[in-house]
Amino acid sequence: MSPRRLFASAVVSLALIAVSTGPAAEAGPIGATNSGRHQIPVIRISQYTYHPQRLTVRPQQPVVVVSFDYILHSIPHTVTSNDGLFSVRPRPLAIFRAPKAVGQYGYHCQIHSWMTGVLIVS
Ligand SMILES: [Cu+2]
Repeated sequence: MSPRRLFASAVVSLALIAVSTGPAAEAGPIGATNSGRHQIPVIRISQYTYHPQRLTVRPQQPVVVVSFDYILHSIPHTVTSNDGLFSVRPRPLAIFRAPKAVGQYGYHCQIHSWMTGVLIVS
């Protein structure tokens, strides 16, 4: 298995774990609660909406993005910060590192400009 393939496989496994065991599985979207120290924050995209729309993470923490719109309907989305600090296109998964500086980072989808969310680094 190539390193790239292995990495993709690991990301899928992590995402599946997050989806199946997330604390908010019944109460709401995955990642709706602020992540604990050992939890991987996940932004879930479904029906042209980011869930949660505001996600709090630590500086430089890896953030997993899972697009159910891509899985179910092949709809492409992006998670693109308004100031260009990060941009990923989950097909259906992506991972990016949160910015180093504490603050609030608005992001949007490059294809569907009405899709917006906020990454809070604290
Ligand atoms: Cu989109």
